Amino acid sequence: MAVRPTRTTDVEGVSLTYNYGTISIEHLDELQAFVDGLDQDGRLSEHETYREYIEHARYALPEDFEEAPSIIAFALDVKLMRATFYLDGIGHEILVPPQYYGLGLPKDALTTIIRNEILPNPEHRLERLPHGYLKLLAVRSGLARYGRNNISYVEGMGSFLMLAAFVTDCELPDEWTDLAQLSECESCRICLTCCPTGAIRDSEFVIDAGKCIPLYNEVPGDFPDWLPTEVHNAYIGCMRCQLSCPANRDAVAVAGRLPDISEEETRALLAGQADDPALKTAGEKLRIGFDDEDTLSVVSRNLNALLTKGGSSDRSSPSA
Ligand code: B12
Ligand code: SF4
Ligand code: SF4
Repeated sequence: MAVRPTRTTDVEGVSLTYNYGTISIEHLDELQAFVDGLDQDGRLSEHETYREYIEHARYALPEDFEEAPSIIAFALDVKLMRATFYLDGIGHEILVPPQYYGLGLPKDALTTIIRNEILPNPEHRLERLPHGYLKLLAVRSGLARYGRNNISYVEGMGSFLMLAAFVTDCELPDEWTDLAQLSECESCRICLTCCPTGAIRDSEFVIDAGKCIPLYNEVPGDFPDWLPTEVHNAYIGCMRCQLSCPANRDAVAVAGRLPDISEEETRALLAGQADDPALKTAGEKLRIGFDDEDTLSVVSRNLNALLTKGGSSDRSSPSA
């Protein structure tokens, strides 16, 4: 099936670019069985944190909506951001990946789009799919394709996106398709070469999640001894396998910028003391709440790795 063209729409003055795919609910068991099969074949990491994530993500329908006939896989285009953090008179340019800053979306923005532009009648019942592996759903609905890096790509958006899934009582076309990979991957191995930890492998398509940097830097705690500080390359998460991917060329070119983080704000983040008043303005600029202790400890630890312990942020020009 041809991928439908990406659409841009306006929700309460905010411009949002999206695409979607639809499948019958009948495929839900098959989707779960596929992941269970990978697990039984020993292809999924045994790492404790990864296990918690995938156990929590098992496909499930809303409790009182098990008769819903259709699922909508939805992808929202989200910009990669950069921010300059000032420290000792030097501006350090740091990547802020799409998942880790607030989008400031109007309330119910995604359901508004679906009701107004996807469903034939806005009165249909529509609920979030409470759990499920979103990339697999997006790929099997024809919305996305897998890259070798195991991330999913939507034509016209690349991989900088937020995926979500909804169930509805409206019967929509069953666009079920085969597991598909980007055609760009055929003659490319850039992500495999760029991955600093060897999480992307030649011998196995499923990445070794136990070696994937975000597994350690998007949650609180000490980094394991085997993970060198130099591998950190983003404020939270990791951008190495997406940044130089040819399928992301256009998305990287339109990356956005968050406001500069002043010397005082950077120092407050590095110190990680919850009562520091400079955290308020830092949080507003980075569109994240530092009232939550875990968020502050994650960002503080990561920035220390990037700015004071040899991480690979871009050391740019002096501020003067
Ligand atoms: C657990 C998890 C993680 C773990 C493990 C990641 C992993 N790839 O295993 C950690 C914390 C490391 C992580 C990291 C990241 N994550 Co994450 N993560 C998840 C989560 C919660 C579940 C994903 C999962 O484990 N699925 C089960 C595994 C088995 O499936 P899979 O990864 O899709 O792998 C499939 C392929 O390998 C395929 N397959 C097997 N053999 C073959 C052969 C061929 C030829 C093909 C084509 C396919 C194929 O089978 C597998 C099952 O379908 C989802 C949210 C959700 N509910 O879905 C977000 C999610 C997948 N993450 C997301 C993002 C953005 C990231 C990061 C980019 C964040 C960052 N900037 O650092 C990185 C990317 C790392 C990477 N290279 O994949 C987005 C993905 C958006 C997108 N464009 O696809 C999601 C959907 C969150 C969201 N709502 O937006 N993540
Ligand atoms: S970097 Fe190359 S191999 Fe990796 S996902 Fe992108 S196109 Fe595929
Ligand atoms: S997110 Fe980073 S560590 Fe994980 S596979 Fe990509 S490059 Fe490797």
